[in-house]
Amino acid sequence: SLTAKDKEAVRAFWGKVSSKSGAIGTDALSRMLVVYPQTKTYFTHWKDLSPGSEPVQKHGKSVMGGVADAVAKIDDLNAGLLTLSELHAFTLRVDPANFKILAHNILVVMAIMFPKEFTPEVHVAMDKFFCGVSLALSEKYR
Ligand code: HNI
Repeated sequence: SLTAKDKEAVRAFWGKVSSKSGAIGTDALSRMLVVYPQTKTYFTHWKDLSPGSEPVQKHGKSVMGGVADAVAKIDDLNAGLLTLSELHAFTLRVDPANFKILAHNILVVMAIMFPKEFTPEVHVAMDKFFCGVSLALSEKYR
C-alpha cells in the first residue's frame, strides 16, 4: 500500500497538475471511450460520446473532482470514498474492472501532459494511489 513517501509524491505531483485537471479528465475519458469501447455502455444517455464532446468534458471534470477528493482523503480512501463507492455499485452498477481502465487512461494522459514531472518515482506513487482509489470504489460491491 501507499507509504508516507508515496503519499508525499502524490500530493506534490497533484499540486503541480491539479490546475489542469479538467483537461486531464476530458482527455482520459475521451481515450477510455475510444480505446475501451465497452465502457461506452454506461454513457448511452449522453448525446455525444466522441472525444472532447461537451458531456465528455463535463464528466471529465466531475471525475477529476473525485480524484481531488481522493488525494485529500489519501490517509483513509475506503472511508473517504464510501459515498462514491455506493453510487457506483448500487446506482450506476459500474463493473469495478472499469476503475482500473480509467485509472490507466488518467496515468497515460498525465505522463503525456507532464513528461518532466512524471518521473518513475511519481509513476509508481500514482499507480499505487489509483489502485487504492479503485479498491475503495469497489468496497461496496461485496
Ligand atoms: Ni464515475 C459519476 C467519480 C470511474 C461511470 N463518477 C461520477 C461522479 C463522480 C465520479 C465524482 C459524479 C457523482 C455525482 O454526481 O454525485 N468515477 C469517479 C472516479 C472514478 C470513476 C473518481 C475512478 C477514478 N465512473 C468510473 C468508471 C465508470 C464510471 C470507470 C464507467 C466506465 N460515473 C460513471 C457514470 C456516472 C459517474 C455513468 C454518472 C454520469 C452521468 O452523466 O450520468
